[in-house]
Amino acid sequence: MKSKLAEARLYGIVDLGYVSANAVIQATYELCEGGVDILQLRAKKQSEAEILSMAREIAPICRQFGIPFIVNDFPRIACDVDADGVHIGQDDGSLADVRKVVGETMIVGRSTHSLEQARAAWQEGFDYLGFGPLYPTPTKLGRPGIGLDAIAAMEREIGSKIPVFCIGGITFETLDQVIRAGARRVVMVSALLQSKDIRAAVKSVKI
Ligand code: TZP
Ligand code: MG
Repeated sequence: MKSKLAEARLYGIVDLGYVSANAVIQATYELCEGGVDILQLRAKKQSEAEILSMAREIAPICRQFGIPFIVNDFPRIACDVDADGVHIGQDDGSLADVRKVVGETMIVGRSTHSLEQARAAWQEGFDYLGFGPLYPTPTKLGRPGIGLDAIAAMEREIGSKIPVFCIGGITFETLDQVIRAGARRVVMVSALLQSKDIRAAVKSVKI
C-alpha cells in the first residue's frame, strides 16, 4: 500500500461532518468507485466504539478496491480493523508514540500548517503529510487559510521527498489555481461529499 500512497493524487475523506452514520458505506462506495486514490475515515464527534464499527465496515471495501484506508486520530482502531494507516494532527503526539501502537509498517500521516511544520514532520519520518488549510474551510473551523504562496517551496523541499496532500477549501472552483500554484496532490472533502453525485464528482477531478 506504500506504493499506492506514492502514486496517490486525490485523497478522499468520509467525514462524519458531511455524511450521516447511516450513509457512510454508500459514501465510501461512491468515493471508491469514482476513483479516489486513498481514503480516510474522519469522525470528530462520534465515540470510539462508533468509529471502530464504521472502520470495520469501510476497511474491506477499500481493500476490495485496492485503495489504502487511513483512520483519523485513532492508531488503536487502525490496528484493530487492519487499516493501512493512521492520520494524526499536530497535537496528537510524536511519530514514535504512534509507532509503539501501530508498528513499523503501517502508513502514518501528519497534518501540517506551514512549511516549517512540514519540514519537521518529514524529518521526524512521517510517511505522508497534509498541508493546509490553504483556504479557510468550514470542515476545519478556527484555522486561517495559509494561502497558495507556500505551496511551491513546500513541494520543492518536501513534496519531492514524500507525498504531501494540499488540503482545505479545495473545490471545483479553486482546484485549478491550487494546481497552478504547484500542488501535486490534493484532498477534497466537502466539495466531493456535498456533490449530488459523489461518484461523478470524483471522476471529474483532473489532477
Ligand atoms: N485539515 C486541514 S483543512 C481540512 C482538514 C481536515 C478540511 C478540508 O476539508 P474541505 O471541505 O475540503 O475544505
Ligand atoms: Mg487528530
